[in-house]
Amino acid sequence: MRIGITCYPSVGGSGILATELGKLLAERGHTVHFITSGMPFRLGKYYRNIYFHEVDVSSYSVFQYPPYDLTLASRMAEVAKTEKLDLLHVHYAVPHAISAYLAKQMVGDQLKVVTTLHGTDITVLGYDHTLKDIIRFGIEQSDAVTAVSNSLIQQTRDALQVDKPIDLVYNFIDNREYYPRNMCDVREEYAPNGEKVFIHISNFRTVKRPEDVIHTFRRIRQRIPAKLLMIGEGPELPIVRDLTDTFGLGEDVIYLGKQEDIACVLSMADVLLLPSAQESFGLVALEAMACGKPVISSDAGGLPEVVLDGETGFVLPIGDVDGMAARAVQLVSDPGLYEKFARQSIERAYHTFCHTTITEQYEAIYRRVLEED
Ligand code: GMT
Repeated sequence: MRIGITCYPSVGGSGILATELGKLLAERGHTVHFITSGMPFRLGKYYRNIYFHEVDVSSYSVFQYPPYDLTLASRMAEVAKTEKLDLLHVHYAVPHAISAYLAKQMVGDQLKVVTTLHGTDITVLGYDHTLKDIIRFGIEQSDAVTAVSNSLIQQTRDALQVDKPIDLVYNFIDNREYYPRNMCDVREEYAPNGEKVFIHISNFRTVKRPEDVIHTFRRIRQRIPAKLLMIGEGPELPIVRDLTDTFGLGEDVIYLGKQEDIACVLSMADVLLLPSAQESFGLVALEAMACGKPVISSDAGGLPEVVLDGETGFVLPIGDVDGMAARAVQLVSDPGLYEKFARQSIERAYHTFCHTTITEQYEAIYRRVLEED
């Protein structure tokens, strides 16, 4: 098949997922055309069967706001015509599903549109009255719609009152990249006295509740020797750093900023802390599990579908920092329990979220929409 993929190309779960999917589709013999505002993160080298078409938005002085949505639609239509695309697969509804709809109007009905919903396109923007109707329109006009968790499907129905079928296609992990690495030497630098190592990875936005990570770690640290690795950057980072200092945890909390090789940094730690207020899936939880790291998470959105409570980690109510700390200490203090959870995490990541199976699910959806006429 000839497939156009549009996503937000910067760091972020939906962009990562879309890029990895494109690479896997290309490996399986499809031709993939990324139509994005910049080179997708993780697509920085040559891949056979993959092409990149930049969406370059004009900034005339008469435009108060650059017309990205229209430029994207126009570029999608142009690439679809010249490259004879069968379909556009857009990740994140706004504005990608609407731009794809416009492109389809320009090219003709033979161009199919598959939209994947990822999270805040529904859980936040779906409740925004200035966008709600157009998001619903984009979903209804797509030839197929997928969502990354059952929770997100339900939230889409609740927020937008759409009754269009939505396919559940979970996010996936490529186990050729995400597997436990030997990082003992580096770990010893951060935890020289055999301390347990916790890790948090996010974009430090409010929805990630990064302050809860510090509150949880403070309670852990009161009971056992431990270190916390904080990976990523974002608006809440200064507040979280202040909190670290306020609690006198400066020696034990290590801020490593943005990191590219997530499998390596995860492999330095014992447990991932993910106390988010909203998470349609929680790709980083899956990445941790694939590296053999159990997860202590909140029960937000799709997280309980990824992290199995009492099997691959513990799932607690949003904001329950006492509970998260208690479970974290219990887990790392019991080697038998920890080993069992680590093994079950890898098994679940490789089995339920296997990259081959999920890619096949997307291929089946592509074939279905192409055969519909
Ligand atoms: O919506 C966002 O916050 C960003 C979005 C993204 O582009 O990374 O994250 C969402 O999509 C990811 C990939 O499917 C999911 O793993 C995240 O849980 C989801 N974020 C939220 O629901 C907050």
